[in-house]
Amino acid sequence: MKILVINGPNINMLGIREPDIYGSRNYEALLAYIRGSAAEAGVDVDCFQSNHEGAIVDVIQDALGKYDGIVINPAAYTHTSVAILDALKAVRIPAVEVHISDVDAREPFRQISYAGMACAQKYAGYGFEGYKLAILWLKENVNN
Ligand code: CA2
Repeated sequence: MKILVINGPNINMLGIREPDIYGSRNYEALLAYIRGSAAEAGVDVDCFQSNHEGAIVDVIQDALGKYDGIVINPAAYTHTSVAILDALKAVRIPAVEVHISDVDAREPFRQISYAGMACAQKYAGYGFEGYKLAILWLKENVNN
């Protein structure tokens, strides 16, 4: 099974500020955590991060025929991007939404998720572990 993990804007800045919300580990540590989780689960994983909405749309489109599942933390684009929602709907690759923080307990604007409308499952507020839970969910629920 091949899984693509997509992280949106500012996730590459993890650990630099707001450790109370996002923890003190950096993006490199997140990548190591995701790769370790995938290896434990016996699935192949590629990771992609961008601060640009169109680049995220491009990578979702390019995933068609190459990946069995997508784990996506669209970061701030979660709450604004119909383009990412449409891309996920277009490729119809099973997708799981992840947020490091508990978005549903934060500001009202963070409780709106466009991308989530095309995702089969959501893990929010579990820190890095949400990515592992998402990988395991895809492994259990997607036939390939
Ligand atoms: O909780 C999450 O994973 C979020 O997707 C993270 C986004 C935020 O806009 C979403 O509402 C929830 C923010 C990404 C990281 O932002 C940073 C802010 C300050 C310092 C470092 C990273």
